Amino acid sequence: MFGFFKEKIENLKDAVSNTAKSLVGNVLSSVDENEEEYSEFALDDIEDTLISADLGVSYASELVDRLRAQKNAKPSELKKYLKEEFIQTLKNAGDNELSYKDGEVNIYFITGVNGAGKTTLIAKMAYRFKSEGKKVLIAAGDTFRAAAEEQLNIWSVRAGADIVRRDKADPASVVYEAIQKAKNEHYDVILVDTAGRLQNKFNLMEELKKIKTVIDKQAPEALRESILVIDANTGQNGLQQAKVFGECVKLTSVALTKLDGSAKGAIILAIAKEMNLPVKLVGVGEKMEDLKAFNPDDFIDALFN
Ligand SMILES: Nc1nc2c(ncn2[C@@H]2O[C@H](COP(=O)(O)OP(=O)(O)OP(=O)(O)O)[C@@H](O)[C@H]2O)c(=O)[nH]1
Ligand SMILES: [Mg+2]
Repeated sequence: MFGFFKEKIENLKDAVSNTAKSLVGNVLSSVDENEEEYSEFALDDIEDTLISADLGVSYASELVDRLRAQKNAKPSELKKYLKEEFIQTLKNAGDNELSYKDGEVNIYFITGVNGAGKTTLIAKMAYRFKSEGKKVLIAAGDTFRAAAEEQLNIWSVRAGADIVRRDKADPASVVYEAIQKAKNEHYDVILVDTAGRLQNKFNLMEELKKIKTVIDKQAPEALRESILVIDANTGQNGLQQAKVFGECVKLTSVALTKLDGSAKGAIILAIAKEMNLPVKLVGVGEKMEDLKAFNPDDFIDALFN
């Protein structure tokens, strides 16, 4: 457990206001609260609205089917129904707290498609861990993109973290070196950055597998968390990404970036439902401080109130 990430999400309401409109606002305005029961027309409307808010077809129809099957379902209780369902879905996906163990090396392996916000997430995590007095090492595993290491270097200096970087080297060897250094010099945290794009998806996935193997072999005793970074604006595409990365690297959680301003934050619910992956971190801006712990109750409150 890492207490620092537990703080309440400030400005969460602002960050999710567009999602709240597209998900909750539109669904609630599609029913007449004064009706005694749902018409088939209203149920279809609810389903369509949920789908267009990026909840996903199967989850949306499951929610509506359950309403249809309920004897006394009342339109005036739709808000309560959705709120409870959403909280349950988020909680069923697993523990939302970022794993952290004192007295061990904690390795966070950061993956995701090109531009999702991996490097920025690493900078933010480094900053957070550093401000908690942890010894932080960044492994610059994106040796593919020319400017990537330099970008990471600037962030690491700013965050006060150390970095292992090797120009044009094999990413797995960079990670290997970082793990040896962390063991010898007693680091608390290793943040592993990875490339988002290679010549093709096959190469990228092979590279990620290789890095994962190095981590598992070199540090089997370490706390290891594999985080998929998803841009909140990608909507349903995020679900596809979670499937592809999940098959290649055993993911343990999701970080949702760029939630600020996104109207498609409902993808969090679709991922929790379909992939059984808990969201643990949320990016709400481009600055180092703009990283929040994800708390299902706070998130749902911000969406519905
Ligand atoms: N508004 C906002 N912008 C963000 C957030 N996180 C990242 N960004 C921006 O998204 C862009 C891409 O971020 P990167 O961290 O470079 O993404 P990446 O996944 O490392 O990209 P590649 O290394 O090219 O695969 C940058 O312009 C970031 O400033 C966020 O939470 N909110
Ligand atoms: Mg990057």
